[in-house]
Amino acid sequence: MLLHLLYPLVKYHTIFNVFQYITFRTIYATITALVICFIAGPYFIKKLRVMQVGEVIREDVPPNHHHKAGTPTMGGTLILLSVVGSVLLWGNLANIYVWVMVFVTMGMGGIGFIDDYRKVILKDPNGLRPLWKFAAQSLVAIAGASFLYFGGFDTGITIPFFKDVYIDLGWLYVLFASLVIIGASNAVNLTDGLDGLAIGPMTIAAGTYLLLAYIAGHVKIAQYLQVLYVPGAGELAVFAGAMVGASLGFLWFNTYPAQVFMGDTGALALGGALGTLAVITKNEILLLLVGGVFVVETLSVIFQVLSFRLRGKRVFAMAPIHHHFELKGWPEPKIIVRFWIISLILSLIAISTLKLR
Ligand code: 57M
Repeated sequence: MLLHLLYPLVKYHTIFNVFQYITFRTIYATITALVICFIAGPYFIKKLRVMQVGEVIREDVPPNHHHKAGTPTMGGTLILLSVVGSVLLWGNLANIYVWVMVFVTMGMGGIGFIDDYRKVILKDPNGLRPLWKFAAQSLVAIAGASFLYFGGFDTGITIPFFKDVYIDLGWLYVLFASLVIIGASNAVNLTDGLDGLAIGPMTIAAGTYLLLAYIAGHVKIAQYLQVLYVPGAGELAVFAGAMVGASLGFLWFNTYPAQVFMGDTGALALGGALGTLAVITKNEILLLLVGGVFVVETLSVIFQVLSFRLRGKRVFAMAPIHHHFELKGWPEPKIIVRFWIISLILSLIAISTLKLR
């Protein structure tokens, strides 16, 4: 909004020129989202406590989780407010990709909100039925992907490390992009089971996609690095910046011992946003590396379920894998920080693929 309001004033003073720069707006989108979280956070947490929006802990969790009962949840509403608020302020609202991002983020967040609302307020332990949840997620993802497809979006995919490989999926790209978005949304949700475990890697992944968006949207840098140039995708650096700011701001309160959980509202929204960033910046496959922690958490559940069904035996003491380490006796903060470190290493490797081709 500031771009549209203040940039025209450049005819009166050159200082207003700064509003046209993505780098400038990205920095302030990050700071704004962070500040919104800092200011609104304590008020939100207090309000959630008063409204008794507290976590209901299941019986079968590792024992160190029982004391977490009643921790305010649905903190994802704070994340949504700071991301979208900051993007509306600093983003280029004439850029269609920004609106696709807002749509998917709010859509997934809305589904998570209904799920949380049913669990926490209506006291229905099952929440939204899995099939309904998946159908709603599919609807949001397919709508976003179709919008891109019918707008003439590039339907080819590239493979990290192989600069000459380009596979054009045609209309199947809608299906592929939707799977990326739904997969990311659910993977982040599965990871969100320890204080700060999901939001730490989310901060790192969003920061990585901030860089990738800037590169994809910059004709010269994209050409130099031989990556697909996506006109307009640079604007998503502002969105990713807002995600970094909101994630850091939320981590302030969610770090061990957590004062608030993000709930499905936050996990589904942030995961969906990350998947959409990967799609629009044309770094879909790279998400497997950037979001490696989320991928490993998801694979641990798949292996556990398959192994139990096929062999009657478990691979892990409990899945997702963070529960395995808890049951092995690792203190919670140790698991969390180690997963952050792994996430950082994976993101660095992902960035190195820009050169390793
Ligand atoms: C949500 N939710 C957390 C919080 C958070 C198929 C199966 C693997 C599904 C999976 C599942 O239900 N996953 C989705 C996981 C829950 O956190 C809430 O949920 C939101 C995210 N959606 O924001 O509101 C609990 O996690 C803890 N937590 C923290 N700090 C945080 O910052 O400590 C969350 C955020 C919270 C809190 O205790 O209550 C969750 O874990 O439930 N199911 C599972 O993960 C279950 N695994 C399982 O059954 N494994 C089986 C099979 C099916 C693979 C096996 O290994 O044999 C575990 N979940 C629970 N109990 N609750 C097992 C034990």
